[in-house]
Amino acid sequence: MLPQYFPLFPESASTLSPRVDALFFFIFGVTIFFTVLVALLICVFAVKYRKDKHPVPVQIHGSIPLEIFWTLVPLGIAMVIFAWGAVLFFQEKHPPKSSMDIYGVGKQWMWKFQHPGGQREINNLHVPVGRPVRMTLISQDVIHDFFVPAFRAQMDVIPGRYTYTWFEATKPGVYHLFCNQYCGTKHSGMVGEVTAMSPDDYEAWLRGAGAFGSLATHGQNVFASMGCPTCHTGADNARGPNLYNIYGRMERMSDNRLVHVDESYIRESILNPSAKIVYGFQNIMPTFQGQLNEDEMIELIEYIKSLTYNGQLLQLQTNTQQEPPVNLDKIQKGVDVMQPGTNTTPMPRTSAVPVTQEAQEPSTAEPAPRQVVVPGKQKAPAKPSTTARPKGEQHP
Ligand code: HEC
Ligand SMILES: [Cu+2]
Repeated sequence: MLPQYFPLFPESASTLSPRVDALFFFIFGVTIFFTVLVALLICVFAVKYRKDKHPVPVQIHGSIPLEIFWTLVPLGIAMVIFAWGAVLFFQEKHPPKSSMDIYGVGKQWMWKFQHPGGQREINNLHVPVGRPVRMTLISQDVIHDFFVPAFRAQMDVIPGRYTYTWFEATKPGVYHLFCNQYCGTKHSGMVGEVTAMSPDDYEAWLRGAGAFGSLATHGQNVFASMGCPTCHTGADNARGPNLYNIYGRMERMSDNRLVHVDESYIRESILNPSAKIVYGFQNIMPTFQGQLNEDEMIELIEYIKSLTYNGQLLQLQTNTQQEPPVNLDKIQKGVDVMQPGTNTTPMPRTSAVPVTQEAQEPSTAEPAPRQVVVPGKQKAPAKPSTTARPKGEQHP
């Protein structure tokens, strides 16, 4: 009954929390053991070697076995803690492949969350139980820290850079969300709730949360309005690389090193394009620093992530929403979009390209401008391979 009013320990509601707790209790146990041992020995020796029994202390001049003993034992214990902690750290840092994505933006003094389907929440985060959730976090101003004690999940939220954490809730409930880094006057008010729900309830919540288009659809608008398609046409002779299928793969840079295309890389490519130059291309992309807010950046990233030859492929990995894949129209017509040559619409076209009849059909799925299909006009993209693409010969 007492723990109910004075909880000494946060609830344990994620797959990682029992593991974190186990390590915690191990360290705690070791500490208690030695504290008690030392305190007991002080008392016992104080009585046993008191002055009236031993008026003259015995002088001891070192003992090699003893020195070795009390060096190796603490070293062993410390190494166990180190190895155990390192394994746990590794697990905490590597979200499972099957994770779904949720974006979080911290600002003085609140949390904004966005689901891939476009649902937005403030100081409240709804997640399904039994499914790993990867949080992509960024701050709009100062350093914050995303902390859900019940999930034993914590990560600094930093301006200008994405950080990641993940958790898999194990039981439905409402849990505390804290900002765990002093961030100004109302830091203590920067709290919220994480609601873990059964997958069915979560689906129902997503449907009822009133999203106006998915992040990817919004991102498509941003992409068009920022003029990205002028270079990223998707055509073989375009000035910028084809952005299809780049997410998740290793991309070769002009200095021949391979970089992993993740959210951070895409963000850097947009804000600081000259930091890494894609192999075979020139450093002509302008920076979009100061022209996009964090929300728009997230939308752009979700859009680029959605650009896959088989829209569903990535959908399965990242989205819970049954959001239409980019190639939905073709998939519905029975076109095998994985087949090279069937995807002649890698990117939204510029207005210079004549609009065909097919493209003018009113779209029910998304309010965004339709991608214009120009059959036969474009070369089919290369194989939907995940390795480096042959390209850029057009830039000597
Ligand atoms: C003036 C032409 C131009 C414009 C406009 C442009 N880009 Fe680029 N972009 C490039 C070129 C060239 C590269 C390859 C060289 C490099 O990495 O800087 C590139 C690279 C990229 C990459 C990395 C691609 C890869 O394969 O790794 C991303 C992502 C990207 N651009 C996104 C965007 C977005 C989003 C916009 C609009 C906000 C945009 N670009 C606008 C020319 C452009
Ligand atoms: Cu904060």
